[in-house]
Amino acid sequence: MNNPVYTFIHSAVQTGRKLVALLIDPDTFSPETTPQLIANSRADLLFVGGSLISKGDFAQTIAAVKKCSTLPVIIFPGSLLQISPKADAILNLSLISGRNPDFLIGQHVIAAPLLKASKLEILPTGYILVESGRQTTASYISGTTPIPHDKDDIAMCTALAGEMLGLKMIYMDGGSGARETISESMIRKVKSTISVPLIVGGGIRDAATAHKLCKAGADILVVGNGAHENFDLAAAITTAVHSIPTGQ
Ligand code: 1GP
Repeated sequence: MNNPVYTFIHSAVQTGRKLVALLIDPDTFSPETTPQLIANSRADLLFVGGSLISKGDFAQTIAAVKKCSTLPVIIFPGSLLQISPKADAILNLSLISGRNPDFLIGQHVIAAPLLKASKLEILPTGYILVESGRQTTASYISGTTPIPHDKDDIAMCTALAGEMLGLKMIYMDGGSGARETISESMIRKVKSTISVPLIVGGGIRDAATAHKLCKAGADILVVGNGAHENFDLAAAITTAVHSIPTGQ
C-alpha cells in the first residue's frame, strides 16, 4: 500500500467512523508524561508540530513519539524546518484561507525536494484558519487574516476551491488555544459541500463539544492544549467521538 495513512483516514470517513488526532507540540513534549498522555488518550492519530517551536527539538520529539506508540505519526508543520523522515506522513498544508504566497506555494517549492527524499507519505491538505476570538500564533506567524467566525459561505467556497484544486483533505482550524471552536453551522456547511475528509481543531476542551462538532460533520478532531492540561480530557473526548454511530 503506497498511502497507508490516507487509506486509513479515507476508509474511516467512508464508513462514518470519526477519528481523534492528539496534537503534540515539541515545546511541551515531556519524555516523562507525554507517553502516558498518548496511551490514555486512545487517540487514532498523532499530529506533531507547532506554529513556532522555541525550546523543543522537532526531530527528537518525532523519534520519541514513534518509540512510545504504534499510532500513525503525522507531521503538522509550522514551517519547512519541521520535516523528519521518521514520521509516517506529513500534512502538506496550503494555507488557502490566506493570501500570503509563501504559505500558499512558496514554502512548498523549497520543501519539495526534501519531502521527496524523506519518502514521507504526503497528505495534500487545504488549511483554513477561522477567527476564534483572538489572534492566534498561526495567523500572526503566517501574516494572514482568518475567515470571520460567522462567514460560513466564505469557508464553504474556500474549502470547495481547495478540493477543486485537488487537495485531499481540508483542515479548518481556530488555531491553538482558540477561545471559541469553529461553529457547528460552518462545519455543517463545509461538510455538505466537499467530499474529502474534514479535519477540525482549535479550542476543543470538552467531550460534549467534541461530540457536537463531529455530529455537525467533522471527520477528524484535533485536540492539543486541552489534553495536555488535563490528561483525562483526551480520553473523554475520544470516548465521545467514538460513541457516534457510523454512518452519521
Ligand atoms: C491547533 O487545531 C490545533 O492548530 C489544536 O488546537 O491546542 O486549541 O486544541 P488546541
